[in-house]
Amino acid sequence: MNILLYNPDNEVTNNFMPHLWMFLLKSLTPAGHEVFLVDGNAQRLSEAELVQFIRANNIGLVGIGAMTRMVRKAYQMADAVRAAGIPVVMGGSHVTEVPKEALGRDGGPRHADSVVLGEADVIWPTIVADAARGALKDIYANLDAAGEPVKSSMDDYPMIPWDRMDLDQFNLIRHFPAWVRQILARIGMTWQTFHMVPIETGRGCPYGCEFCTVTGFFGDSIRFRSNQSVVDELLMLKALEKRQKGKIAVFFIDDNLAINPKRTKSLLQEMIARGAQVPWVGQISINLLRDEELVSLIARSGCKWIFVGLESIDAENLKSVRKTFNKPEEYGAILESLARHGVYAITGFIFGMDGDRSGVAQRTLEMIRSWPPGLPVFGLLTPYPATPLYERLQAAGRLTRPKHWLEFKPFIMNFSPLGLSSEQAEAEVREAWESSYHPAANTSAMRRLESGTLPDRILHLLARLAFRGIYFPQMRRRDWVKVVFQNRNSILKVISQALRTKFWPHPEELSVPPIS
Ligand code: B12
Ligand code: SF4
Repeated sequence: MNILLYNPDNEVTNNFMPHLWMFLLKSLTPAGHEVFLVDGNAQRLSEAELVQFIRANNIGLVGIGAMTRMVRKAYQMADAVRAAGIPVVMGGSHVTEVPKEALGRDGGPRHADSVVLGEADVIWPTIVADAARGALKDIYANLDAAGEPVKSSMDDYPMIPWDRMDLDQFNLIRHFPAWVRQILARIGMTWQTFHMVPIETGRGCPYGCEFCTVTGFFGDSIRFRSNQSVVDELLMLKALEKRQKGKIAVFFIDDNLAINPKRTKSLLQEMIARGAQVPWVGQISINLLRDEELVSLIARSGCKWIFVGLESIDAENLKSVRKTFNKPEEYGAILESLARHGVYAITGFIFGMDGDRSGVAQRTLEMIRSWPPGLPVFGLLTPYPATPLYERLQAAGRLTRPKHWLEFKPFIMNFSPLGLSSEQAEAEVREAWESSYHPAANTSAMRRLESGTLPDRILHLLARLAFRGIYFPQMRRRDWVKVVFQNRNSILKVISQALRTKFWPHPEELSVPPIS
């Protein structure tokens, strides 16, 4: 049987990285079946085009995965596939949290033939076998004899054969215009490809922050892959980048990569010992980054950026969402310690919490300006289904759009905040994005990074220009032309530094580490 795994586009941004679930399930598919992958964020398809793809490739089963924010689009595409007579199985966090919706058992239309509850690693071969004999069940879940959900162990995690997967749709270099590639080549960055590859080293998080689905979905106990299996995967990627004459960076997608610091240190030490350092990005909560030894290993193993969910600069707000392990008074010192090691932070903030008042953006921005330059991202507190936050707001009658995902709108409040109106909360988020990614803010960040290495400065500037697109739509060529024009001073400065380094290096610039 031919199977298509499809991830719908989020209608706002391009994808900078493949979705791991598709590659993982492809690796777990029993022999004898062929699996095709289409990520709508890299390859946008209309309903008609998707159906045409399915017919052209004689697909017998379509698997669709989606986060809550993409589920409306997922249902729309699933409806088209089912109308063409092909069965659809849906999985992922949203359908696990509200399975009745996809199955049409909550009064709405049915969108899927089957839904998979929770992790699908163990159950996927059974689903494929049932589909192949035309006997799909409505619901699949990995349960023990007593009917309790079982979290899959990561002891026998498959080796994802990235070197045999078609990754062309995720080559980020293809988004660069020819003149940018020429400049990069001139300064020695002659990569044909640039890929960001997702790797999970463990699952689960016990912290249970009120707005988060992870503790509910992956569980409060943590499971890890062996160091060896992770490092082998990294070495395979390093060999692949050499063959492709390209560059591969890794996103360790664990929700909290350092949840067990001892184990994280041993993994990073093994990466260093076996020469598996790669440029990497990871997510770690700020409380765990107090540990200098950990930070030093993070830097030495190749890390460039750490995503830290700071959420708020107010302790009362953090208490209201059960995230008291974040201590605002230590944010600055920890971010300084990362920067001293050449690691910068992507700092996540949430507005609309119960303690927020008008002016929250200004107060937060002021604090951010006192830290080393980073990439702040701002969102609104969002009640995802089945989270404690959703239940609290529902019980208090504060949900204004209880099924917000069915009419998804980015950066729009879905409940009544306490200390400011919904419109004010939305305006605070806008102000924070505008101020953080204004060309003057970019110039200032680049000036503060002048003592850093050239590759780090180039990376920072590219990331700044791209991150702006999370809030301000930046999908069309003309949006990019505008952004490049507005930021011409920072861009020209970095280009001229790069050319100077290449052709007239000053003695101190000769110490810039090799880029590839
Ligand atoms: C990586 C990641 C991202 C990436 C996504 C891009 C990418 N290419 O991966 C980035 C950083 C861009 C991102 C952004 C966001 N993310 Co995110 N992200 C994750 C993260 C950390 C890992 C996802 C992952 O690969 N997991 C590992 C795989 C193996 O797990 P999985 O996807 O759940 O798949 C398993 C099962 O669910 C199932 N399955 C999944 N799909 C399917 C489909 C079929 C057919 C089948 C059979 C089974 C199946 O099988 C898999 C194996 O068991 C998760 C948290 C987590 N640990 O999962 C959050 C998570 C998915 N993100 C979340 C959120 C909220 C967001 C944002 C909305 C945050 C924000 N406020 O902006 C944005 C939206 C992005 C956008 N515009 O599209 C939430 C989603 C909650 C929800 N109910 O939707 C999560 C769960 C984190 C959380 N704190 O709750 N994210
Ligand atoms: S620490 Fe992160 S992953 Fe864990 S519950 Fe909190 S927000 Fe979710």
